[in-house]
Order: sequence, then C-alpha cells, then structure tokens
Amino acid sequence: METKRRVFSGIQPSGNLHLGNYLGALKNWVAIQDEYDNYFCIVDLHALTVPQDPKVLRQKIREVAAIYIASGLDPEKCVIFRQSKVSGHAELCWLLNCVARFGELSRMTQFKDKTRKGGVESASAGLFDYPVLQAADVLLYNAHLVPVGEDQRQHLELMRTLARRFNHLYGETFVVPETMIPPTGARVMALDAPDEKMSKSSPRPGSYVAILDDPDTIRRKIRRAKTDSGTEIRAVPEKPAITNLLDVYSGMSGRPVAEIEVEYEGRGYGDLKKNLAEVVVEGLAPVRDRAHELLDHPAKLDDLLEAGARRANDTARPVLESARAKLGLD
Ligand code: ATP
Ligand code: LTN
Repeated sequence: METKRRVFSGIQPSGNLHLGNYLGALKNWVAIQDEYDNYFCIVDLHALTVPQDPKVLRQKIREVAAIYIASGLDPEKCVIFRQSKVSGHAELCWLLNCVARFGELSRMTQFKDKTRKGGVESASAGLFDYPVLQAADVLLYNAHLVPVGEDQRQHLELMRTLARRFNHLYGETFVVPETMIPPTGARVMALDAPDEKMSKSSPRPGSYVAILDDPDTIRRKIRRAKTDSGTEIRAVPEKPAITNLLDVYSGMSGRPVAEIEVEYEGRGYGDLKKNLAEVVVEGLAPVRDRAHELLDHPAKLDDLLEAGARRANDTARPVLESARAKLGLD
C-alpha cells in the first residue's frame, strides 16, 4: 500500500471560530482529508499566550472539537486531539528554542501586531515564542503539508527555516513542510474594518460572523458590514469592503468572483448583502446544528479527544526521540 503524505494544522480554542477560520482553514482540511494522513490539533497551549479564563477555555476546547467534526472532519480519517495532551509539543518547542534566533522571532509580524496596543514589555514570553511552538507542532509529526490562511505564511517560513537549520546542524531529522493556502477565503477581513483581518480575539462581535452565530445574527452582521463609496460591485483594490464580501460569497458558494460580479452588474450593495447573508446562513446552518448536537454529549467529545491524543503520541514519540538523540540527549 502506498503511504499517504501527512497533513498537520490547528486552531486556537480562544474566542469564537469565525468565517475566516472556516474558509481559510477548516473547509480546506475537509476537502483534502481523503488524500492525506491527517492530524488536526486544538492548539490550547497557543491559546495560553494571552490570558484565558480556565472555565471558558475548557468549554472552548470542546467547542472547537465539535466544530471540527461538524464541519466535516471524519474522526476515522483524522487524528483530532489537544496539543496539551501530547507533551512532545512543549518538549520539542524547547529543543527548537535553542535553534531559533531572537532576531528572527523579533521580526514576526503577528507578534508586532498583537503587542501594538499593550506594548512588548507586558507581552508574555509565550507570545514571543508562539511561532517556535507552532514549528514544534508540525515537525513533531514529520508532516509534509500545512493548510492555513494567508496570515500564517511568515510563521510557516520560519518553521521551514528551523527544520532546515536543525537538519543542517545535527543531521537529517525533520521533514521540511510545505505551506498550503487556499485560492479564495485565505484572508477574510473584518466586516466593520476591511483593512483588518477577521479575528477571533476581536472585542467587536460585529467584526466577524461566528460559525455558531444564529441566522438572524448573521443577517444583521452582514447587513451592517461596511461598504465602499460608489455603487459598482467589483473586486478591485479601491473597494476593499466589497472585495471582501465577494471573496466570502465565492468561498461559501464555490462560485468564482468574476461570475458573481457579472450577476450583480447594475445592482446595489443592498442586494449583494441580502443574498450573501442567505448563502452564509445556508452554508453554516448544518455545521451549527451538528456542532450543537455534539456539544450535548461532552463526554463523547472528551473520549474522542483522548483517543486522538493516544494516536498522536504514538506518532510523535519516535520523532521526538530522534531529535533528542541527534542533540546528544539519548
Ligand atoms: P486570533 O485572532 O485570536 O489570533 P485567529 O482568528 O487568527 O485567532 P487562529 O486560531 O489563530 O485564529 O487561526 C486558525 C486558522 O484560521 C489559521 O489557519 C489561520 O490562518 C486561519 N485564519 C484566521 N483568521 C483568518 C482570516 N481572517 N481569514 C482566513 N483565514 C484565517
Ligand atoms: N498559529 C496558528 C495556529 C497553529 C497552527 C499550528 C497552524 C498552531 N500550531 C500548526 C498550523 C500548524 C494560527 O493560525 N494562528
């Protein structure tokens, strides 16, 4: 039998999962799951890089698990598990910390963005180290492919650099993983600020459509979404708000943006928003319903995550052992 190449990706259980997570990540994971050996992680250690309420975190972890499955990930085909339940992530992170450079971490734009408001002085060391833990996540499984949204490109480049550097310094150990970014929906922007990415940690609920939002909330948020001046419905750089709505339309409907532009020639923004809202409501309804059903049986979700962690541990252990041995820690 031909062995399948391996995929690894993850989402943080912080805040509400939104359309950006769905179109930039989840939908593609589901689309490729038959072709690969899949590891989809709930990256709870990453969530700790900013303060979390333990009670809320516990609930969010289950919610992410439910959304993974409700979106169409099949637990028979995918190892679904929590990062903190496989201690190799934290251990390999330390080994890679000693290979990563302060300078390269200082250049990470996500760190700069996330510390812009509060300043670096009060940022956690974990937030600074976030990309190294992310590198450990993937390298620990010798994964070949990492499907993510556009915002993760720089972290993925660093991951590849660390894999190559380790291999060069200590001998072939890690697969150098490839980045996979979808053609549409890779960078969904905030509905109320199309120059910012749609983000889970946003304090403004009107900036995102959550996967679990009810239909009326989705309709209201899309109705209130910012638009651009003018009336034409075209995806052009001068129209970032309309471009974003068209991109979401395309991602949710599977239709090319150009075709949607033609359909809306001579029609108004109101029409576009109304129909887009229905496309989003229809697309998310089955996910939301299924997620709620799954959340009604939390013990089952917990069992599934435990089983996933056992399988993940089995895959991770030999890779970690080989990295330790290369460093002289055997
Ligand atoms: P936060 O804003 O709290 O940092 P987030 O919304 O960026 O969180 P993550 O858990 O960091 O969510 O990301 C999970 C996955 O979703 C990643 O693959 C990321 O690239 C993708 N993603 C996140 N936001 C967007 C977005 N606005 N558009 C497309 N993909 C996105
Ligand atoms: N940092 C990622 C989430 C993440 C991830 C990973 C993605 C953590 N570990 C490993 C892919 C592979 C983010 O999207 N913000």
